[in-house]
Amino acid sequence: MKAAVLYSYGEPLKVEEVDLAPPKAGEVKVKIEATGVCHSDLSARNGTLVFPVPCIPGHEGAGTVVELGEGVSRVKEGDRVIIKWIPSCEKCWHCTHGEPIHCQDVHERHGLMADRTSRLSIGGTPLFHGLDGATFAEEAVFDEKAVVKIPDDVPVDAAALIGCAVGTGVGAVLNTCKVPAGSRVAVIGCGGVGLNVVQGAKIADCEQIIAVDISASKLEAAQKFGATDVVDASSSNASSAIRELTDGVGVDYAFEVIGNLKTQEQSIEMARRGGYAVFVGVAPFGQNIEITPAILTLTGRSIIGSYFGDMVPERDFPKLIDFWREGKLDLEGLISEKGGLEDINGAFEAIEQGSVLRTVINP
Ligand code: PAD
Ligand code: ZN
Repeated sequence: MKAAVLYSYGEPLKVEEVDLAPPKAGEVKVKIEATGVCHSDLSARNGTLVFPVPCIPGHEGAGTVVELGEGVSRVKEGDRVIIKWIPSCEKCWHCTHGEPIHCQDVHERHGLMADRTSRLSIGGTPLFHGLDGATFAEEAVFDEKAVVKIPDDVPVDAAALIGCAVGTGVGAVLNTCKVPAGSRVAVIGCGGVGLNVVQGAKIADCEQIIAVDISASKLEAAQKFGATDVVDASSSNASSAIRELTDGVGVDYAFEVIGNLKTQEQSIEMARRGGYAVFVGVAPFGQNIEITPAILTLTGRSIIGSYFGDMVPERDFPKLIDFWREGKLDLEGLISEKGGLEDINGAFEAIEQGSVLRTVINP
């Protein structure tokens, strides 16, 4: 089968024929029909989000189950599924305490299946399952626990986005922060994930949703998705602008959705006394921000990390699908570009240029 392989950080992915071993007991093979291109895939390519190579990246995917390993009972051939890029073990402390996103086993196995082997290889050399998804491929093998069955009315491109951008963004608001109705929030960075923080804030009935970006087209999109105010950070000091827009108080929640050290520092300034800076963006490993600890103490501000929107996929993906059916969540409008596997490097360039909302690849 064809897949896009990352051999070393910073280099373009190579689309080539790769070997995929059949699913072992408890595993399934999925034909990947759609996969979004997330900034985290770009960060993996650049080596800023450390993931072992050689690998096949891609983690925001959906498709159809085409082969079952022995003893599979949760899905059958022909089922349409969304891929869980955190294939939680359902046994560790976190999984048994309602936090599958923090699964101990997934964080220890890093790019391998639960039995610590790979199903992917090229010329006999094993490849890692990049971002625990490896969806930049025509097919992929997953544990049966790592796929969530979806109904037939959800288009596959939209379904793929639920698997990361939508779950991460909406979940940061509704799950991680449980943002109360009437809150005032800022969303710094309105790309594929940030626009879903905006949508989540709208669902949560926030009074003010202030979108911050350096790209005029992203700010325009943010307004379509529910932003009440916009701040162009390319031409103004975003922290001061947020203060002005909130009568000098600051916002209840400032979501940083870029992974930029400077804007993460700014998000702390943007939060009101007693408010929250929420880090959704993943900043490069080995780099630090400056915080004056006394300011956190004396102003009662908190910094919160939000990982995959604290999703419990079996519980939350159906809720997101319901929001979409009720017209509260726009999935199709998030897709601004489409392509095939051979377009993957162009899709990364487009993210770097800030010119796309989300690219969906149909392998
Ligand atoms: P994206 O590249 O689509 O969006 C980033 C947005 O930030 C773009 O609209 C940029 O124009 C904007 N931007 C860049 N620099 C600035 C700046 N200085 N000031 C204001 N705006 C700016 O990325 P994405 O939406 O795919 O991902 C965003 C981040 O979220 C990224 O760090 C990714 O790795 C992370 C992520 N986290 C999780 C998680 O579980 N926490 C999941 C998925 C993605
Ligand atoms: Zn992602």
